[in-house]
Amino acid sequence: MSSWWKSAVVYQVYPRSFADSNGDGVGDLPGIESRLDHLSDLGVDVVWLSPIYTSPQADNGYDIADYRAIDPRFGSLDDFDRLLAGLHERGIKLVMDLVVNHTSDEHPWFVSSRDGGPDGPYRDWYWWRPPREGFAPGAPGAEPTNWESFFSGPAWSLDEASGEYYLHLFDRKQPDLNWENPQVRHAVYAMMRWWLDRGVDGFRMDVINLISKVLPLRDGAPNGHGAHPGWLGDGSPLYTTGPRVHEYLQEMHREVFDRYPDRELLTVGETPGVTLDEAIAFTDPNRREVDMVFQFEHVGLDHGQGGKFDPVPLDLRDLKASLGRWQVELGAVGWNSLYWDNHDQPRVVSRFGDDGTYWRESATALATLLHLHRGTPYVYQGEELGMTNAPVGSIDDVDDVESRGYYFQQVAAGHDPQVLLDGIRAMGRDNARTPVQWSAEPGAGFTAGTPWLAVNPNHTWLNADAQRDDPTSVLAHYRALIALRHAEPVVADGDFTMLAGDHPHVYAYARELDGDRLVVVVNVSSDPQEVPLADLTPSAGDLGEVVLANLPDPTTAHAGDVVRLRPWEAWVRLAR
Ligand code: ISL
Repeated sequence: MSSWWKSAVVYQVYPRSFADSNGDGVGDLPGIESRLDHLSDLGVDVVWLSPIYTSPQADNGYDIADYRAIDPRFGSLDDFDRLLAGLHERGIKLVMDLVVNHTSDEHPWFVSSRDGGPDGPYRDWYWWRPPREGFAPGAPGAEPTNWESFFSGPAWSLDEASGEYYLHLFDRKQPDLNWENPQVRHAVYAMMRWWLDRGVDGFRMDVINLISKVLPLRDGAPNGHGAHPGWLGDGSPLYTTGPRVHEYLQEMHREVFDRYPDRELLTVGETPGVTLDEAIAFTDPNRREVDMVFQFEHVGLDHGQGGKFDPVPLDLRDLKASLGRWQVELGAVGWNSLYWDNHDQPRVVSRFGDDGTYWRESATALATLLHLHRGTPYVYQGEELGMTNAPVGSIDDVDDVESRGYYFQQVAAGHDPQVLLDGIRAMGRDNARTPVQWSAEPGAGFTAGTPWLAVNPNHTWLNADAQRDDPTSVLAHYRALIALRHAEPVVADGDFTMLAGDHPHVYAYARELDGDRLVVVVNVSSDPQEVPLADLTPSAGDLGEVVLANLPDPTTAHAGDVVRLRPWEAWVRLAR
């Protein structure tokens, strides 16, 4: 397969929050279609669409009730075909979200599995187990294993009618499919071919490294959570990159992707908890699994002792050690995906930047830092505008199932609601999900109605209209970064070397290919910084011409000197 995606940039659309064409407050497919010029002006090569399938929306579409239908909130299959054609006319590919670790509990497969009882033909499509030995159904602690779900509480729910439990690593409305069952796997493959036959260009595979569980199912180490202290446990070692996951992905490759040898497809696995060695195995082209994975190491560096909602400041040296290792080791065999933001992460300018005084500078600095690594960059909607975290007054303002589950569990366990809310303000998923800020109008140009989630009040000045024609805008900077990847082979294919690795506030690296040397230097702080020129160039070589900068008049000193950087200054030089 060709590796066209090495010089490509992917843009993620979260349809609920992108653009609403009919005033119901929820984004939709015609809304996306109306904004295609924004995407082609930005220059992206691929759009990844978060789920648009029929869904009760317990997890905003990551709970699918019909894989072959569009949820009426988002539009129809005709709308979909028009959107796909509109993208293809502009030379942009479309990647669908493939959510097959679990379905909705309203999917007909699960309804049959539950209502058919223990002997029904669909029972084995999901994970059903009797209560723990010696426990009555529904008794405290009767769950078949002690696993905690990602959204707090036990990962098992009881079906009263049969007295058995079903597994859900996420919400109780997201039962896990049993991939041990070949009928399940082949039903998924047939569905994937159906979308490829419709013209889509690949898949982003939701939590694809969780589909294989260690058998027999058993308890994980107690984690002290839950209503019965010490009862819930961490099952993740028993379902993360489980024993058969590589076999399943190779089978998927044969049954699906190998049937489309002439198409330029893209496959990216979302793989929380994946290790570097596992990522190498997933993306080694010779193994024929997926093109690239989303790993989570760098977005876990600010998680504190209490987990993601207990954040600590980022130490830049940790970021260098992490990204640098993945660059060198994964880049040698497989391929990296590069991201700061998605619909599950807080906004990077608020998280690692400065969304006050140095808002524009830090948004553009962080973008520069990320994009010129070796790998495929992903831009999450609004990131290209420098959108910031959302203000949250009380828990009533919070929509996200993960944040709410965490809050109510922790309040019940006696924790301080104000501290919990601070954690949600910093890290909650709603931060990424406020509507895209197109204009200064009351609905931010997102909707003429009442938005499903409040627009960020800063849309009055932070919006696409204000940035489109401003050459110094965050948007213009993203455009330039994307254009640079397209123009310079060294960005796509060059080797990677970390520079000034011990500097606590300056992130710098070199990319090299066929005599071209690209140097990226970023001040990741709100103070001026210095770095010895000798750390950036071997034997006092010339750093070359500035090809991109986020501040006017970037200066570098002469050999032997120090390079001085203004707060959040970033520049890129190319020597040929
Ligand atoms: O959101 C997270 C960070 O706290 C992750 O734990 C996230 O739940 C995990 O990365 C899986 O995410 C994916 O699958 C979930 C869905 O809620 C997320 O939106 C999706 O990206 C279940 O389908």
